[in-house]
Amino acid sequence: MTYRYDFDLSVYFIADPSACGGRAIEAILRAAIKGGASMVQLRNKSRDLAVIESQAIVIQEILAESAIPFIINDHAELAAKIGADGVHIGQEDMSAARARDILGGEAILGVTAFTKEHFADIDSSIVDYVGTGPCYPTLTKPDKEVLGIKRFAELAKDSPVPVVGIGGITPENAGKIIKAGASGVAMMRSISMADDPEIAARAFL
Ligand code: TZP
Ligand code: MG
Repeated sequence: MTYRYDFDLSVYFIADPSACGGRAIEAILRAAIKGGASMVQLRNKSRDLAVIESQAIVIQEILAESAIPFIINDHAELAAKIGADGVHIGQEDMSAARARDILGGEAILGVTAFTKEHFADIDSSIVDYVGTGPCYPTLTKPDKEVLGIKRFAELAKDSPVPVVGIGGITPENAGKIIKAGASGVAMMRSISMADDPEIAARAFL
């Protein structure tokens, strides 16, 4: 299935095995899907590519039962190898053009951008969405400058592609990000560390 022109950023769950409170990522993921996650990303910063690949395959199998796109963070070659639906790359990763070459024309390609210059670099013929943040303080990137709503809105305003807000997103603050111009919100811990990840995902809807 190709999602490139038909994906839903509204509740973009980022599954990172290091932020699941010691629980199995599969169980968290199944709960997030039941709760209404519209996109799923595997984010695993380990250097062990074999482990990342086996996790990716498990997640891909779970998502195959749904119509939810599966995005892999950083690893374009792995995404191409296993036929994931897309890749998300940051400013320190390979260029968007290189990722698009690796992935081919059908896959979803997301990039991270958090300055005006980053946004000016986005080529909407190559890139499908942009993740922008941290909107609020986050344990994932504690040293990174928090954008806040005003700056987020300024950046989102002129984006050539749909924007998803990320960083410290909760069901309570998500609506503000949408009003500030986002097409959706991306979150890790609000779902993955919740007592009940299904209820947490549903709260975003
Ligand atoms: N990039 C900016 S914030 C973030 C990433 C990957 C992680 C967000 O994690 P959380 O737990 O939703 O704040
Ligand atoms: Mg990256």
